[in-house]
Amino acid sequence: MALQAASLVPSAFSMPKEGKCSAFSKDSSLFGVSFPDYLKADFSCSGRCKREFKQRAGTVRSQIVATTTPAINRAAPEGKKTLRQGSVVVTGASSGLGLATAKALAETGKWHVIMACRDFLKAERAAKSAGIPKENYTIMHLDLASLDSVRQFVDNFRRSGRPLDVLVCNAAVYLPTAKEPTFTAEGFELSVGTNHLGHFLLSRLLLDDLQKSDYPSRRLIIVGSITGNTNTLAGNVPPKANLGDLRGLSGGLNGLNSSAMIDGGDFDGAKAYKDSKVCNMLCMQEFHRRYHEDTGITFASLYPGCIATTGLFREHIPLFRLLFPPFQKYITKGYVSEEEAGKRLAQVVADPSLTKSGVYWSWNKDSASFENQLSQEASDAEKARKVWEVSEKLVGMA
Ligand code: LMG
Ligand code: NDP
Ligand code: PMR
Repeated sequence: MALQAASLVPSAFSMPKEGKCSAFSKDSSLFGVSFPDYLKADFSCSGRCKREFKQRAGTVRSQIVATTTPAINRAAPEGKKTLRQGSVVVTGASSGLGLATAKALAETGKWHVIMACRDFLKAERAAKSAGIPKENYTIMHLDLASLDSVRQFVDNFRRSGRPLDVLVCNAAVYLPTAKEPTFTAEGFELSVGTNHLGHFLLSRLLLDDLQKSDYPSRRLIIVGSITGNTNTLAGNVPPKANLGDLRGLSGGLNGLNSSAMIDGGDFDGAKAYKDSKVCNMLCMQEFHRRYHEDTGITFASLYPGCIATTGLFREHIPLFRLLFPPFQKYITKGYVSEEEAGKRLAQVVADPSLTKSGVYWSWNKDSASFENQLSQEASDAEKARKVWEVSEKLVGMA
């Protein structure tokens, strides 16, 4: 009676092990270093991409029939149950972790990946050069720095007729060298506005769609990070995450009549990013507390390892971009390749053994997953409730 579920990786990768939180994750992987996006040549796409997009749009329509059938079909001969192709939305799938995850999932043939990206042509080019099978992905426009765009994405996604089985909130910006804050369309500081508030609205709206899915394991995954957790060495590198009493967030993070920082302090781009990751991890837990029991949806977060080669560091100074990968590989041993990190996130999406809700996953030196401990602030239930309530007001849901 076992379901033919979408396990992606060998069983050695899917054995959850309890483990203590360790600042040095001792991942010894040295392989798979790929060029960061910012080093790759640019190119422009003309009529051909558009034609292919239209062709794929045709595929989308023709697959509606298939995807609206019950998630488990009885295959004729032995009466074994088979699982229909899962449908997963991955934000920020045009580079780094999101792209590697989309590839890992699409390659199994068991998933159709909706790549929710702000730059359609970049995403198309990335999917092609990664060799993602074209029948297993669809690119849809989403700019998380605009709440209108988030709403539009939700409308477009619903119009596509696809079910939503898993949502992965992965996209992020990191602005470590910015001297002054920049802002989203609604005037929120850009890092928290994109990484947290855009995703907060997206996941609140799409929760309904997840609930409607008949897939056996529906999941909402919000990517977190070690640097937002002050119970680790990495989380103690200044500036440290700290949401304080949320006075800046309550004031709208607009840098005019309120601070651009959640805690009300002076702008610091690196801190804003780390604070946004704390919000991501707090909201995952708040989702779990509010909705897991009633809906059965699995809510999870993760630290995939230090993927030192991604586009996340595109705004950092060149010296940092040069030294950071060897530093993480040879000194902290926290380095992980984009490919390996993609497999990890794909496990959280699809592995039948990772259905526990409210968990922050990490991986040990053998690349086995374990439930990690969050810092005191990132596991503070009262703070999570406040972040949730203030964020609801900011995105117009309360
Ligand atoms: C913040 O500063 C700013 O406040 C904030 O505004 C924002 O800009 C943010 O990230 C952006 O940065 C944080 C940070 C900046 O400050 C610190 O971390 C303070 C400490 C800086 C110390 C720098 C020297 C690091 C040396 C590493 C030692 C590790 C342990 C030694 C063990 C030795 C064992 C043999 O700091 C920086 O930006 C500096 C960048 C540091 C990251 C890269 C460090 C590279 C170190 C050299 C690695 C060489 C690797 C080659 C391979 C060697 C193989 C043996
Ligand atoms: P990348 O910069 O490679 O990927 C980030 C993605 O987010 C890109 O696709 C980017 O789009 C997209 N994005 C940025 N802004 C928006 C927006 N306004 N709307 C829609 N999409 C947007 O970084 P990573 O792959 O490293 O980061 C992915 C996740 O992993 C993040 O949540 C990050 O916090 C997390 N993480 C990363 C670690 C690392 O070491 N790299 C460690 C721990 C966590 P575009 O391509 O158009 O720029
Ligand atoms: Mg960190 C102990 C291991 C460790 C790990 C796993 C990370 C991950 N870092 C570690 C240690 C250190 N870092 C040490 C000792 C230093 C001082 C030299 C250091 C510095 C450092 C900087 C300047 N690290 C950084 C930066 C960044 O700009 C990155 C950042 O904070 O982005 C928000 C970063 C990171 N270190 C990590 C990881 C995963 C990051 C990047 C991104 C993220 O959290 O999403």
